[in-house]
Amino acid sequence: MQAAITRDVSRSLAACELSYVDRTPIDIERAQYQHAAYRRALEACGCRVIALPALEAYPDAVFVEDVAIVLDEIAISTRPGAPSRRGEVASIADALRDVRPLRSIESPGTIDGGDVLRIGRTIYVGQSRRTNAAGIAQLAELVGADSIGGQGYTVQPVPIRECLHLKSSVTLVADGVVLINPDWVDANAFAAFRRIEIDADEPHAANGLRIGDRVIYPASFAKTARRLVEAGVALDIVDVSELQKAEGAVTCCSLVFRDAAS
Ligand code: CIR
Repeated sequence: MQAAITRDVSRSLAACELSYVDRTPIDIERAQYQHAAYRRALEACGCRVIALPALEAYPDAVFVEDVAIVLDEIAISTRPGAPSRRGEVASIADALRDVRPLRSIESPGTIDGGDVLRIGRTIYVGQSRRTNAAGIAQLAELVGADSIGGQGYTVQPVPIRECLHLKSSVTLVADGVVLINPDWVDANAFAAFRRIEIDADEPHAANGLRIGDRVIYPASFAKTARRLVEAGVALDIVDVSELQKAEGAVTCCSLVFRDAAS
């Protein structure tokens, strides 16, 4: 079984960080309702959902993915690239301490979890405005090939452009299959995989959240959803329009990991 850490939407969400999306009014009640439905989708996919209370002092705290990396062997508290988000780290670290040995990225390193895409024993890390070389080097020290008793991961930096995070541009949607926006990441970096391209009318559509055999996917990308369905990917559609106004996507609202209890 898998577990998923989530955090309720802050009423201050409208004061979120925005990088590549224009600021538009956010309906908080609607965001909270959509987030509750997202949690139910996680449960429907078989996750044990851990729902943490909102952190009102941190507008972006609902986007828990960015403040930690959880692998089977170890968890790592990140140091988010946006200074306004660094205060979100401690309480997620508290939630993870019981489930994994916990390490952390230290100054001057920065990593946003949205830049971290694990596929098998490779960890792809986006070289974004949020994730710097020092952060990637620290991650490689913590989980690279020589770590974890010689059973560590290959840490593979990946350049991205014109988007917030690596997982804005590519996510895994099935074994050996990635969903990708080739305008934002070099598709050759994922040449080993079957690649499903997003519809060009939907540049933000490359972020899907795979849980087992299913993918939780935003309602707003109908054309790309059709491509996924035609490729045999089973979708659980969620409306996350208000969270998208905060430059959020479906992976960023949870930290999903193998549940030690199972
Ligand atoms: C931010 O800019 O940090 C938030 N407004 C959005 C974070 C989205 N995180 C993610 O996709 N992993």
